[in-house]
Amino acid sequence: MQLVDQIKSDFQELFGNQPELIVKSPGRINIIGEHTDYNNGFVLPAAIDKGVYIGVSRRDDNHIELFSVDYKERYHTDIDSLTFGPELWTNYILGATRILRKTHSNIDGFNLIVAGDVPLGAGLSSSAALTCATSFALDKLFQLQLSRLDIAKTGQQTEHEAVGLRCGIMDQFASVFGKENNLLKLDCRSLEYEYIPIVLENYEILLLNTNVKHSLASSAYNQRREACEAAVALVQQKYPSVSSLRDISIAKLEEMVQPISAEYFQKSKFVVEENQRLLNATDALKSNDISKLGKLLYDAHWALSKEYEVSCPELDFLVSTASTLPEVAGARMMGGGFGGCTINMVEKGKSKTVIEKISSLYFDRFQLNLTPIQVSISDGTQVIL
Ligand code: GAF
Repeated sequence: MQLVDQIKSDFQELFGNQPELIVKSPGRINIIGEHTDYNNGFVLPAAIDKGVYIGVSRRDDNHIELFSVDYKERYHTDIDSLTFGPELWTNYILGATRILRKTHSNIDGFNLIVAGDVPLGAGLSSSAALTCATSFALDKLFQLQLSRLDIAKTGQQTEHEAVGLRCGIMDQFASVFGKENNLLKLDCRSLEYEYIPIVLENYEILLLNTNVKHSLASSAYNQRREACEAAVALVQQKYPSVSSLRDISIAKLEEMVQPISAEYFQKSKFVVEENQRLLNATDALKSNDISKLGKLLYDAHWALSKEYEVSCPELDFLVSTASTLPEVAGARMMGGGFGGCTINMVEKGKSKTVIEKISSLYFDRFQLNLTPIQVSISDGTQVIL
């Protein structure tokens, strides 16, 4: 509750009163299924205990006053003239506000303080947590009657419009719909989902943060998405009824895409195979076959690295080192790529040993510290106060 107390005391100091409410929206992990969400495929994420907290209260004018506890920065604007700039934390809050205001003109001025404990740039979706927390807080504050799905979609739209990342819906969906001790198997085409209790018995999840975030992350992300769309367009020339890679077999890609573009073929084939790996992983989890799951994680990593080309030397090093350790059943990069963390399935009680073994090798290779991140699987977006 330290962050909640911080928000309350900062609110008192900056605005002379207490927030009307405080909400929390969590970050997420993803077991397997990367870059499948914007291709209408499946994903297998879960909300984590770490998240973004937002305290808000209404004002009686049309001003927005923001304060970030992490950045120690204050920001002031008029609600009718919201502006955006590159890499600003305010984009996420103001973007969600602008989108919601198009359909809810009763949103007026407000004071807002944000704090969080999701490590930034680690691939744990701190940005989805921030956009979803903002929409959820405004929903409660101005009684917008939004559904949880509206909140997730607003978060995704904010990334598209205010940040320029053409992301899928996995991160926002996991943040909003997460459930304690459960994975979410989401069909990104129908948006139907199933909770799968996570029972790893003799294993535990360990996240290892590379502490790097390479700058091409968002431009390369959008390029990958364009490659997938281009592959679909080629297949549609003969099979007009297909609308996404979800509907397309490898045989169709070989027929329609491979002769035209080796690049589009490689990227689209990855997506079709990653989707299948996710379905196999779900079976492995349900039958508690962790060694099968682990192998799928390694396969996914090397496909993300060599075929989809969204890894980086630091992530590859962590995964190849993990694969030499008997305590690790499987590991892979997690999230969009180009940095962030790996997810590792480690024998119960052996995380400390694994951290010790990998950290020194990582430091020797990159002169960087490795940060282990402990997470538990928790509930989605909620009112805290
Ligand atoms: C990022 C995106 F925001 C998600 O939508 C998803 O595509 C992910 O990368 C890769 O699976 O987190």
